[in-house]
Formats: sequence, structure tokens, C-alpha cells
Amino acid sequence: MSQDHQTLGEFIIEKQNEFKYSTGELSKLINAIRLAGKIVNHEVNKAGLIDIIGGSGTINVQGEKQQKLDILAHEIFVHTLSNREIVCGIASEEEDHFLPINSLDNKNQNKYIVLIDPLDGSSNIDVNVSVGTIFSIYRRISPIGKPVTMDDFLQPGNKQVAAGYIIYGTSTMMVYTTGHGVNGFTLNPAIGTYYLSHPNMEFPPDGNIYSINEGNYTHFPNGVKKYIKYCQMEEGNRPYTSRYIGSLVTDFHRNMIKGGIYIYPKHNQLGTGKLRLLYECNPLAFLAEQAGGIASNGFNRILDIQPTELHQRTPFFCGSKNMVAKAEEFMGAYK
Ligand code: P6P
Repeated sequence: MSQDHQTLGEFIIEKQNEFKYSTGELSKLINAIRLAGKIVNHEVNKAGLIDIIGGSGTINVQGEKQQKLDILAHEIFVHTLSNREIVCGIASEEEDHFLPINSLDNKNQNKYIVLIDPLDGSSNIDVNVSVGTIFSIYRRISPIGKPVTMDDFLQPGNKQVAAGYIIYGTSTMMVYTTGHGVNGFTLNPAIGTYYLSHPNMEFPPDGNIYSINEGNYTHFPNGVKKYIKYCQMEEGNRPYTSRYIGSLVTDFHRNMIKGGIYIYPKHNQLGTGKLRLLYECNPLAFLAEQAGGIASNGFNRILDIQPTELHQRTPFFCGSKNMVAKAEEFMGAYK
């Protein structure tokens, strides 16, 4: 019975003292994300019934068609986070610039910033494939009392204080870390409560799933091409299984549970990878490392990359440590 499990609310209170600077604000922030996730879940689950699927007719800063639900999810998270005296700034995939959020007393007293991909994989909504929200939380580094600055958002991923995702799938789950392991909570929609269903989630060190869009094969670096052929060879526990559904959160979540590697490499037409460093790769890299996995750009640790732009992209190799290490071996051998 779900009530036999600890609720997310109880978990946050119990773990409160593990948070650095535990003044309760980070707990309030995690709670606000929990609330926003429930509201988005409600909208995603009825997307087929109301005129809310499909394109909005607008283009985001990435030059990608915005889905109506992308924008709705963005607005839900911004509104939920803005009026709770927690954050001093929000950056979103759906906004060109970061959004300064002043405290209600107009004295810029809030200490946290959030970077978010409100609805990753949203092009899958029309075909009823799981999608997700990804979030990344830092403490501001600019002086409290002043407006938030771009430097607050351009911190390397190793400075994150918390990160996670909400996956809107066959069930809705919130999976997050504050630097003390990864825990997964499943929503009981009947009562709107998240229950601890996946304590201490860990990537198996090995796996047999590789996730990559092989349609881009001709554009891949040689090291990736060689790694794909390695995955397909009949040797040891190979050939592996190819699983790629075009929804990063879902591919990541499955691979963390079953063991696997997700790769979105540099490809010639993009000049770099497709995925964004700040609100896709950094939060998932934090989770991956906390779950015993690895996240790199094929050569270097994602969390050590010093960002220079809000929406910058990076190649992304993430998952079971032995699989990522093997892929990096090929990247090094076939530079
Ligand atoms: P492609 C969705 O747009 C996304 O950012 C990830 O969720 C997904 O893994 C990837 O892009 C899919 O990209 O080029 O393979 O369609």
C-alpha cells in the first residue's frame, strides 16, 4: 500500500539537516518544485483532451518550435517558484534571458537560483510518449540584496546544491539529489502525494542498453562510430540493445534503473552536441554521479565545464560508469 512508504514531504523534513545552510529555504524550494510538477502533470495527462497539444506557432531561443505545453509548463514553474520567497532568479529553456525574481520586500533577499527545462522531449506529447521536467539549483554567488547577475547562472555544475527531474510517464515520478544520493518518489494521483518508491537509486556499473540517435550516424565523430560498432559486436555480453525514444529524461531514467549509456555527441551540422549544458546536462550529470555513474562530453567531466553562455550546448555521454569509460576510450583513440 502506498501509505506504507515515506512521503516526499516527510523525507524532506527528515533530510533537512543534511542540507548545507539548512535554514529551510532549500526544503521550501524542493516543495515548490513538487507542487509545480503536480500541476504540470495534471495538464500533461489531459493534453489529448483539450486544445493544448501541438505547436504554439512560436520559436524558442534554440530555434525550436515551442509546443503549447512547453510554454504552459514554463509558466507554471515560474509562477510557482516566484511567489514563495525562495529564488532570486530563474533561467529556462523557454526564455532567451534569465528572469530576476525580487523578494516580496523588494530587497533581493532570496538566495537560490533555478535553471529549468520545463518540458523536455515535448515533441513527443502528440504521440503520447513520456516527457519530463529537468531542474538545477544553485546558491547565488552575487551579493544578497542586489539583483541577480548572469554570473549566478554561469556556475559550473559541480556547484549545484540540488538537481532532479520529474518524469510524466506511465506513472509520474520525482527523482532528485541534494548531494546525498538519489531518491525517487512516485505520485499517487488519487491523493496527490509522492511516496518514496526508489530509495538510493544507483546506475549498475555495467549494462546492455545504448541510447543514441543512429539516424545521425554519418555526422558522428569516429570514436562514436567505433563505439556503436563495438556495441553491435557479438562478444561477451554484446550485442547490446539499442533503446532511444527521443526523450532524454525517459532514456536517462530507464538506463539508471536497468544499466545503460545515453550519448548525444557532437555532430558536424550542429558543431557541438544538441543538449544544453546548464539545464539538461549539468542536472543529469549531478544525478548520474550521485548514482555511481559518469557524465562527460566524451573527454571531460560535465560538472567541471565552466559555462560561458546561458543556452550553450555540449556533447553528452552519460550512464553506467564502465560503459561511459569504454565510450571515452574510443573517443580518445579515434580523436
Ligand atoms: P534528436 C528532446 O528535444 C531532446 O532535447 C531530448 O529529450 C532527446 O533525447 C533529444 O532531444 C532528441 O534529439 O535529435 O535525436 O531528435
